[in-house]
Amino acid sequence: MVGMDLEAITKHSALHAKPNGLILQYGTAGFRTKAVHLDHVMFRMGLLAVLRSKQTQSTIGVMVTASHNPEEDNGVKLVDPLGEMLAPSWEEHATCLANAEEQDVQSVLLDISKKAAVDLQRDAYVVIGRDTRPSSEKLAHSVIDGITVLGGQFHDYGLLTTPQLHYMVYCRNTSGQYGKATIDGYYQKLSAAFAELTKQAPRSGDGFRSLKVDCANGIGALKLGEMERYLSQGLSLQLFNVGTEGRLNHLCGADFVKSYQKPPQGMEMKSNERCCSFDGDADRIVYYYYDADGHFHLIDGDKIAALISSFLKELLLEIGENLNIGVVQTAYANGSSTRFLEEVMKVPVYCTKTGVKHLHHKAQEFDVGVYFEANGHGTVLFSKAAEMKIKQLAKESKDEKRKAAKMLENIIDLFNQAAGDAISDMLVIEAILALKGLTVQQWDALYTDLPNRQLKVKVADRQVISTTDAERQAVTPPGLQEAINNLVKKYKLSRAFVRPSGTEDIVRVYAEADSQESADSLAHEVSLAVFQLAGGVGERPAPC
Ligand code: G16
Repeated sequence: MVGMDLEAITKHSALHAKPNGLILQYGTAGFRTKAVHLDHVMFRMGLLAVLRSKQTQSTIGVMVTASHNPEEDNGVKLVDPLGEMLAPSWEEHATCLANAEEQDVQSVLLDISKKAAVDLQRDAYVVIGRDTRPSSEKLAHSVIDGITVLGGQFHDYGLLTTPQLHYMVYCRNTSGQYGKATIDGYYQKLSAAFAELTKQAPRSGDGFRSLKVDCANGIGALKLGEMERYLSQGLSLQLFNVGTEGRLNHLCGADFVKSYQKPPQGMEMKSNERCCSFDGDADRIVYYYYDADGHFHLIDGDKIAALISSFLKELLLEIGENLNIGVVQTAYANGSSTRFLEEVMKVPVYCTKTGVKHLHHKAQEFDVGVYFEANGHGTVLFSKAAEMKIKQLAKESKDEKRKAAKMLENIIDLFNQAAGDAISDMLVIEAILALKGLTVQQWDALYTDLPNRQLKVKVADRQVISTTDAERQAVTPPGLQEAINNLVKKYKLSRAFVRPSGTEDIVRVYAEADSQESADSLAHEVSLAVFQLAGGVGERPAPC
């Protein structure tokens, strides 16, 4: 077949043979499993990226990472032309190709090309990034093998945070309009916007605001280290868990801090100091502090969304252009945050399924779409029309209106509009706190979280659980939702739901209630129901 050297594909595919019987699915954020099982998936995603590139006539990204998962896992996801996650129909192609038996790889490739009307004669260009996992470099080479055997061209960026790769793809496909597709271009764009934005901020003490960052022993340490010299003024960072000793995401990082609601190991914290954690590939961020009485306070993605949307709403009112703003959350959003946004802030709130791809999609419906998962994964999207209006006002209007428009203009540049980005979100948050003169405690006091608990349950096959209503109701197995409803009735201000994870081989349980004791007890009882009704394996879930 013209455009495909079938013999070469067969030969190279055999060098990346699929383990017998292994079935994987393109999940919440691509394929994720133990790194030792992923060689064939990487090779095949190299092939698929070439087809997607030919079809869209654009540069496609391939990121090798398992983000928040343990160090021995790895994963891969494809990045679409405007830096967004791969289109759902291509997720299906990815799953088919990843699971094809060796002798069927060629025919599946041809089938995808036919279904997706790929013109095989076209050129293809793919960019690759990887995180710091020990397995990532070799797996990235398998991706490259897949790209080259299909005649694609590529650029390997090497070590990058996931959002940096999304940024590169976006820049390349907008001919540099979004920014320069280099690591230097990324740092320059963000640091210039940060400097402009914080120019107006009252200086604190020595002129530096300081922040402690737990880098999860991952790529964030390397990239923040590189970026520090661009942030010559206004922010002083102290990095912890930089990967020289501990293991990636182990007892540290945003996922650990959010899930266990405690500080990471390896970080020295004094009371009232502002601290934050990135996850393994630096696409999530959560903040926290100890109060004077030694109590730990977590400021998660919901409160980040609250801070950002109240700041943006104020600026939008000042420019008075009727641009609409919406906030997108998932079922994990704390009930208090949704109430605060709707009742106090008076902004419309929407709930989607877990996975930033769903939130991103919904956020695109607004002039200003704020989306954050409670776990700290999110960003803000500005429609092209809103961006143009703001730019025009920043040039042509006067006084306060002009000042507000200029701030919005810089905020647009500071957010990574391709994907949730811990570095960019951190700079936005630090800028807002500085401009508003807010302490971490004042930010925290926007509302009080309902006590909540998240647990994981191991079952034989997590796909026996299916859900509806943005994952808030279980449809199967029979009886599970009734059991949850009956348990929820026992507690005040309570809510609970379960869903299969799309990144780990577990079922996630979430519960909230009027006290921590009740939230813990409800989460435990729901875990037992999952264990009994959805085929739990191993030890029965223990009380929290
Ligand atoms: C990924 C996704 C997030 C999602 C998280 C957990 O995060 O990008 O949107 O919330 O997985 O998903 P699940 O509950 O399905 O396991 P990351 O930071 O690991 O890429």
